[in-house]
Amino acid sequence: MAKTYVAVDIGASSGRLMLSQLVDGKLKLEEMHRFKNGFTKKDGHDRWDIDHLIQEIFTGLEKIKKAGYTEITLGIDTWAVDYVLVGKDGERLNDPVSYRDARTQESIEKLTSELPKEYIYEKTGIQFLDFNTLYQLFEEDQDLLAQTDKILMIPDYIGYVLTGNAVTEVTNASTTQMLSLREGLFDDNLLEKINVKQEQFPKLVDPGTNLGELADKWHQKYDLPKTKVVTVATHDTASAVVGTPAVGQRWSYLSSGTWSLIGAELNVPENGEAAFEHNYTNEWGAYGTYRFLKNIMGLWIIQNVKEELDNKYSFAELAGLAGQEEPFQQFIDVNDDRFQNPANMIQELQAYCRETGQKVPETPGEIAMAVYSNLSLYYANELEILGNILGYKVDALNIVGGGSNVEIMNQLTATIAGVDVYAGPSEATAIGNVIVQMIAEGDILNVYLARRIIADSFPLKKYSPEGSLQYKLNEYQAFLKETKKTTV
Ligand code: LFR
Repeated sequence: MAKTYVAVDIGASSGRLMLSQLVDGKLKLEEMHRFKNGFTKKDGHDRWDIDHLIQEIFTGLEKIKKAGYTEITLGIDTWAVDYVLVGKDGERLNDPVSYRDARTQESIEKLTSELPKEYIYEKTGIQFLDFNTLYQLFEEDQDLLAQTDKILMIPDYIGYVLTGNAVTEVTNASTTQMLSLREGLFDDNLLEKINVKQEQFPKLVDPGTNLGELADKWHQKYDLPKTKVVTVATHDTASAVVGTPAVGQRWSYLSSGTWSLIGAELNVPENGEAAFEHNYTNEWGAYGTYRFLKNIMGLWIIQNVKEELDNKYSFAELAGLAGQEEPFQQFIDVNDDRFQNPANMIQELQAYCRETGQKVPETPGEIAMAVYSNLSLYYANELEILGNILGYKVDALNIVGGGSNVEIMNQLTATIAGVDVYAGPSEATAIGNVIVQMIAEGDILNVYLARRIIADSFPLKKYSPEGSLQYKLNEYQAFLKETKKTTV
């Protein structure tokens, strides 16, 4: 019987356990358990309930055992940058703070007044986002930090709880903005600035490293399959890129979930002046690659809108309502900081339109269309910037993740950007997670062949440009320039 692989894939808004097998050269994928995730205010900060997430993993594993799978291999991926502090007794010292917490709002300015941005970018090649681990640790409670034996990124912490073994996996560690691009180690100057020691991070490992067996104590407590844990590309975006079918000669990707990550896979990092100026990042990918990309606010905006409408409409229904409206009724800089964690997203969008003298979207359909059409404009704008930095025009955009189901955005993006869009698979992250396990176990030879298998196993939908909307993109670009000038 084919070996059984399980991906634990936890994003900012939901988590899932996906079961996968390679049968007759095709990947089978089945969702075994799904649960909600989110942060709540506790002790003055927005925090994740990490114990609850781990509990959900056990619930999922029990379901898998009940379904008859007695032996599995398992990998864990989650969002990036956040961490857990673990004391000398091996227990966590607090509930991890979410990257959307306000504590780092001023931290880039504070830290870079001492250590110039140019130095940090030259060293790390990582984009400046105020929630990077570097700034979070800079703001960390110094008493807690003094008691800290280990700093573990979220998926590394979960792996540690499951197996008792602690590592620092590199795809996720690169998002700390503390790894040196050239040496591949944490940079001493950066660590010193935030009062952290090299030894507080367990040893760096690559995706595909065996972490160990599930600890006995969990088998005693729950009815679980025999489980071998493999450290995969633990950053969800790194897994999503592994799980991208890579259609096109000069392909690009858009990993479309809570965040929209748009970029290209490179074999050599690109941290020159243009990349710095446009705040592009070189996060480490699996198999020695770099994820040269830009973070765009993404479906987070529509997720909030949906909640604020009391979940009266599903995502599909919101997209349906949007489809009845005209696109481009207003321009919105979706990456404006004000959308990162507003008290009320709908009101924030409306206030933005009012303040910029534009039509205010009122109905659910108008609001959804305002979000979708502006996300598409932003994607197209970034594709142009990406091409300018890399010196070539990409010939295909592979959209993966939950957002690849939003047809209206796929079509708009193809037309505005003037590029073929290939949508799917929507579960690319879980797929990338199991692919790294399969390669580690010797079931698939390498990532190139894996991507062929992915393209063969999941239906992809192609969207070609319908006419040209280049003039709209030009107008949008002029708008962004103008508003950035007035808001800086
Ligand atoms: C996507 C993601 C992004 C990262 C953001 C915060 O889920 O991992 O890549 O920038 O979340 O961790």
